[in-house]
Amino acid sequence: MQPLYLQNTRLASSMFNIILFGPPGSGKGTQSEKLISAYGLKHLSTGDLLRGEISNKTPLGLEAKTLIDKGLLVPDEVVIGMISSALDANPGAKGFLFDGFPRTRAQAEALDKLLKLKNTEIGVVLALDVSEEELVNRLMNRGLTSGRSDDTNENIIRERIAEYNRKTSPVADYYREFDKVVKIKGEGTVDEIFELLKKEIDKRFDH
Ligand code: B4P
Repeated sequence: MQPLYLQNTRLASSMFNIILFGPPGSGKGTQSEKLISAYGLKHLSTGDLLRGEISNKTPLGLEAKTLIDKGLLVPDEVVIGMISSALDANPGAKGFLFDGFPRTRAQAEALDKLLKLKNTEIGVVLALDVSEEELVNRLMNRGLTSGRSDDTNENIIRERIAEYNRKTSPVADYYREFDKVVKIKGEGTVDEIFELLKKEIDKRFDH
């Protein structure tokens, strides 16, 4: 018999947890907003948590800003600590939607351990697939209005994509070992992509 994590059955646990995965600008934040209202999940975005620290000018935020402004990732222990606190702060959640986390293999392994302690696991990793040129266009466009310093300079945007290819793309390989990754075409209208995501979620979870 296959180990439990390889069985393509609905999760026995009443919680359901999703990772929305993809390069910067692939639509993770955009689709997360729609998915949390459709499924009532708790949204955990490390990008949003870090921007909260930056706007509150905390020591963590000041350290994070110097890295984010260069297109680099923030250290694993910082984001793992933030996620661990957020999980503890939401004991009654129906499930979590992880957006922009995990971004390294060490983060993925830490997340698996944290969820195991809560007797749950990742149900599916939905990986948005978007070409590099489309990513650069979207982020440059967002930079015109977002006020985000990491969106205004094409070199920094390309560095973020290179950082993704170096460190984050292997996270999909990690979850592929457990047969949890589903690739989703991330180009098209926001609603078309949302429908593709919902189809995959509805196959796996009762809600
Ligand atoms: P994040 O905040 O996670 O965000 P992101 O990668 O920039 O983009 P996202 O994918 O959410 O954007 P979206 O497509 O919704 O990260 C920021 C930084 O924080 C990182 O670079 C890193 O330094 C740091 N960080 C965060 N998490 C970390 C971690 N775990 N470890 C270490 N460091 C971490 O939106 C992009 C644009 O596309 C929007 O303008 C949107 O309107 C548009 N768009 C979306 N869908 C579209 C569609 N279908 N068609 C056309 N445009 C679309």
